[in-house]
Order: sequence, then structure tokens, then C-alpha cells
Amino acid sequence: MGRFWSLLFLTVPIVGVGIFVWAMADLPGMKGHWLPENINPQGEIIDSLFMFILYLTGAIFVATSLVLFWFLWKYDASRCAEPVKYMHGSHTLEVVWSILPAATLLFIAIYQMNAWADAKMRRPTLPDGSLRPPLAEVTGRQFEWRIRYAGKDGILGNEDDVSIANDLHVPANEEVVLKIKSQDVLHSFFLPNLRLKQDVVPGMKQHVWFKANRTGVFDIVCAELCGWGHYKMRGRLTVESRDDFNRWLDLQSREQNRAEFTPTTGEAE
Ligand SMILES: [Cu+2]
Repeated sequence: MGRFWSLLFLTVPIVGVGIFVWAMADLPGMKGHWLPENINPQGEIIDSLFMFILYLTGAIFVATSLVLFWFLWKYDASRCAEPVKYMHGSHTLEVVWSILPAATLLFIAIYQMNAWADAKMRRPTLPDGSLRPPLAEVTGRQFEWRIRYAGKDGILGNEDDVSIANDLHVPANEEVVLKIKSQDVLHSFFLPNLRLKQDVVPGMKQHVWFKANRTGVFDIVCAELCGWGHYKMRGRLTVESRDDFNRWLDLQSREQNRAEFTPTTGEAE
């Protein structure tokens, strides 16, 4: 029976690695199950970091699984007559397995520092050196993304703002800054195709930025369990040319004004 368990444990790394390779190679049955299309030049850095960490942890996972299998196989009680030896641990071993993971984590922390600074601390600037103003403000609330564009005057927060739910449009090939905030609880603003994810914390003023280099329609997702309706807190990101974007925004603005100024039908006199 001991051999059964060792073989069963051996299937864990084999099935694990097999499924990853299956998905990564985009083979039939697993089409589209790996990372979604990346449309952000900055996203390549995120993807390479992801793959680096995946390979590193994958190698350690396979190695420890094989060692586990080997010990189960070798010391199977029904075939191994040698009596059990007890020991009180090894100081050297403990030092080694504390220092190795600590050094690895430190290496990853230093290795990804630039990518982190670019994604979370840097903000695009205008030619004159000032910070690029946000194109829109995205407010997460249970359970939708409220999106507000500055109207004609380019200033957010006055009466000509354009307000929309779950429909974010941005121009392609431009650095886009979004102001993000939450109206109620923790949410996470996630644009999978741009490799952008940011927790939205109530009470905090936050910004995200990206540059989309392909036009199309993509997902906006909430990546933080935020209540019963979390699953339906999704929106649509449309990346389009500058001209299409301007036309769309203009149309939204006109429609909103028309809605505001259309008199409600009163009772007939
Ligand atoms: Cu949410």
C-alpha cells in the first residue's frame, strides 16, 4: 500500500505541470485559458515578472514534490526493515532553509522595484513637466463603476462633467491617467488586458495610468470581493482612436445636456 501513496503523490507535480503546459501552449481544450492579450507596453514587464516568479516557484514545487515522492518510496514501512531513527533537528539545515528563501524574496523585491515604481509611483507628465491631468474619474461603488469625464472645459468636478456607468472610453497610444476612488467599500479596479490592478480604498485619492497600444473592447473587472453583487461589477473598456474618442465624448455630452434640459411632461392644463 505504501507504494500506492508514493505514486499518488508523484502524480501531483506531473498533473500540475501538465495542466500549466497545456494552458500555456494554448492547445485544444484549453484555448484562451492562459493570460489574456496584453495591450500595454508596460504590461510586458509585468508578464515577464509573472513568468519569472512562476518558473522559480514551479521549479521549487517540482523539486519538493519529487523529494517527497522519493522519501515515501524509499522508506515505505512495508518494505523497509530498518528501524526508525529519531533526531532533534539540524541547526545547519534550519539556518540554510531560512536564509535561502529570505535571500530569494529579497532578490525578487529588488528585481521588481523599477516595475513597481513605474506602475504605482510614477505619473506621466506633460511636455512642460507638469503632471498629466486625469482623463476621467472612476468611482467604484456597490456594484458598478461610475465614470466621470471633464466636459468641454477639461476640468473635473463641475456641472459640464459627463457621467456614465460601466463604459470607459480611452484614446489609443496616449498616456491615460485615471483618478480612482471608492464610494463605499474596498473594490479593486482591474483591467486584465492592460495588466493593471489597483485596490480602491474608501477615503483615499488614487491614480492609475496606462497606455493602450491596440484598439478594441476589453473588460473592466472588480477584483476584490465587495459584497453580494461583486460578480456583476464589471464594465467595458473601449480603446479607440483620438478622433473616435472625441466624437464619442461629444455625443455623450450632448445627450446628457438634452436629458437635463428636456422638460418633464407635466399634467395637461
Ligand atoms: Cu467591487
